Amino acid sequence: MTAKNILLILGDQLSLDNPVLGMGQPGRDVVVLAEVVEEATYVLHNRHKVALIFSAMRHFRETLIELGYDCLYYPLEEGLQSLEEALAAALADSGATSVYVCQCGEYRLQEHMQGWQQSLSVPIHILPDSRFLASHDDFESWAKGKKQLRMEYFYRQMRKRYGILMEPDGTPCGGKWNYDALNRKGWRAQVAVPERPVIQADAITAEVIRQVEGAFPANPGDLSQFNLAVTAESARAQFDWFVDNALGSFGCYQDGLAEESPWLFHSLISMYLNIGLLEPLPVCRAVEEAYRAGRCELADAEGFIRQVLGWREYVRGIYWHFMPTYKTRNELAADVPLPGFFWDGDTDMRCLSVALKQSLDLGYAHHIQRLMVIGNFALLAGLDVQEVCDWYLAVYVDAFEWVELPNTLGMALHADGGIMASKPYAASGKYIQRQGNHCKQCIYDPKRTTGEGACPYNSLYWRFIDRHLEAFQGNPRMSLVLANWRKRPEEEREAIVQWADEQVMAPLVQP
Ligand code: FAD
Ligand code: DLZ
Ligand code: SF4
Repeated sequence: MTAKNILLILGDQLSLDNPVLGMGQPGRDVVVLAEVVEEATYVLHNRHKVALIFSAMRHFRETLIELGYDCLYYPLEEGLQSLEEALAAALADSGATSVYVCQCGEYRLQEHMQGWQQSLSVPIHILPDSRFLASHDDFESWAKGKKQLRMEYFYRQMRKRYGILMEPDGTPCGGKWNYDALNRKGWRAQVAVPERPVIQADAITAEVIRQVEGAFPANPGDLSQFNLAVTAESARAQFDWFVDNALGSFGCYQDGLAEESPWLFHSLISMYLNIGLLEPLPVCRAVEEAYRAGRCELADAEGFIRQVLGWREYVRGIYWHFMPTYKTRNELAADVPLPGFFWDGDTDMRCLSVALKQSLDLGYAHHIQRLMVIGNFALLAGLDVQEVCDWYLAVYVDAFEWVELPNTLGMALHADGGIMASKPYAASGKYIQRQGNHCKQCIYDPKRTTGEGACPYNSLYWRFIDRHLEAFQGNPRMSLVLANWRKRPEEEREAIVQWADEQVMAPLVQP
């Protein structure tokens, strides 16, 4: 008889396709799941995220037991500090002599893991994470020799490789790779937003919510609004609901900003994909199938598949390709302390207040809120890159560093010097007004740049351009905006920058 192994499953690896399960044998090996202090506190996680992960872990244990696995489950009350401490306890409790674990999603934890073999004196087998559609090797061979790592080309290769939205002759469906131009309609309440299904919390979830409320009193998140799936089956039902009820308007209003809905027609599946309750390939295939059956337009299907098959895989590749130095980058020298209103949403800027409040309360904001409302404000105001990244990692229910960091530091803050984006995602209030209906509820006027009632995004936008004229000098995608700024009379430029400094920035940095 061969020796007993521990199959360690982390809180974001809750999939029956987790490769460690393939290495194990029910009846001989023991699966270990552990709620530990370090993972639960390394940032001020949103309570929705902790409740989701703990409840999903506890449900996953039930599934594994039904499948015949022995499980050792350490709840948070046991007070285990770290995954290493949990493994030490599990080795002692089970008599196992080696450990299998799937590669983790964060550099921080990977570094710890690499020391476990020595500290625990047992072989630790770290298996590649097969739940992504591009392995680290795939990304590296795509990136090799390229001066620029543009998502669009990575995405095309993924479409070909997986044969998604492709014609038999090898051309993309509809003749174009990308229908982004059709994904930018502004929101003016043109159609009804479907009501999201209510997910009933069972006894396990109710108990977890009670415990999380008690254990994390200072964290963001209003758990009275908890409405997340905690099993693979329930996550799939949520995704199916999206395909049936929202996908048909997804493409058109993907970039919309709405007063009346935090999610519009978005799928709300990132948290399930990121913790293993859903897998990316079946999700993409189901959306392609909906298109081929005439249940949505090509722009809806392509817009969605681009996010999952393209952006999601690409940002993971960027993270592992450039870490650990990626995290320290701050190309635009942004160092203004994070304003206090990031923690309560209490600002008169209506678009920002709505996005911040729902992020804090629900752990959710859709992409354009994250990028063009919150991220854009942080970029224009020059907020400290590390503090902003920590905020994003804390606040969102789907936040794990492999996906959060490239999106925040790279895409939103342009702090990686253009690895992720060929030009900064900087925009004035005009963009926010065009994309949605917040401005009508705002005390500020998106048409004014200076003077009483001027929208702060406007003067901040020009101040940002002014401050970084040199940095953007050689960027052809910025030449028009730089020329527009330069051709304004000097006194006008000075007045705008002065307004931004004195009326917008000064109150932000007051102690
Ligand atoms: P939908 O709009 O319905 O999109 C479908 C799916 O595509 C998402 O579920 C997600 O899995 C994937 N996706 C879409 N855009 C991206 C992207 N840029 N990068 C990776 N995957 C993408 N996503 C996270 O999963 N975790 C994060 O911590 C995170 N932080 C972000 C921070 C910033 C500053 C920005 C600009 C974006 C961030 N994103 C993050 C990406 C994106 O905003 C979220 O994935 C999306 O809003 C989740 O909502 P949804 O499931 O309704 O997405
Ligand atoms: C996010 C998280 C939290 C809040 N708690 C746990 C936990 O108690 N036990 C665990 O195994 N995983 C948890 N996680 C997920 C880990 O932080 C995640 O596996 C790493 O950040 C790597 O992505
Ligand atoms: Fe946002 Fe400016 Fe519109 Fe107010 S006026 S909602 S601050 S863009």
